Amino acid sequence: MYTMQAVLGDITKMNVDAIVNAANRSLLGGGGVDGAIHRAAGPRLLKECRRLRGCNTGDAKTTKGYDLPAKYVIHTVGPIWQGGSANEEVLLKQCYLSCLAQAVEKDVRSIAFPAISCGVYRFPVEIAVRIAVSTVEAFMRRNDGLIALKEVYFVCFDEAMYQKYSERVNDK
Ligand code: AR6
Repeated sequence: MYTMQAVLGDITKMNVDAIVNAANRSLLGGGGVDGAIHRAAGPRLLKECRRLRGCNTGDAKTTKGYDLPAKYVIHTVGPIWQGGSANEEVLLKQCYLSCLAQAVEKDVRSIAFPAISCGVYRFPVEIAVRIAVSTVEAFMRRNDGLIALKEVYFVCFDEAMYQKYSERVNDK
């Protein structure tokens, strides 16, 4: 069995094995959730990120969590919304699958996702939430009992986002 839950709050405060960062291809930090994670993790995070030499859109790379409560940060790069005809939906789905693959590789028991691409990258929230929940749910169902991962949190930074996720996530 596993649980999937929408929560309202700051992902840097989550007591989970891994938090996901909505980064950019440089992996060298930025604004939004990326900036918050780097601030909370401390400068050792950037030092490790420099060694990763970037990340492609849709892929994910893992570092330690340093000063965060989380043991790991899984950095993924979401697509920039360009109107919908630039493969954005497939790439966003790929982000979630890449993060889940990293989590399985690290034997992570709990993971927290932000709303990847829903800020600076302007992905329409309605579509992004549907992709996030359906991709993670299908993965968890397919792998139920086979992997260490048991708890998934979708961390929403504001009430409107929390409403959107809550409509789709049925706590099981
Ligand atoms: N905890 C949880 N969610 C947060 C937090 C937080 N502390 N802070 C912001 N969010 P964004 P993107 C939400 O812009 O669209 C960066 O500069 C936010 O409200 O952080 O993938 C990177 O370096 C929104 O719902 O990520 C890239 O250049 C969601 O996180 C670029 O932004 C994602 O917003 C990536 O853009």
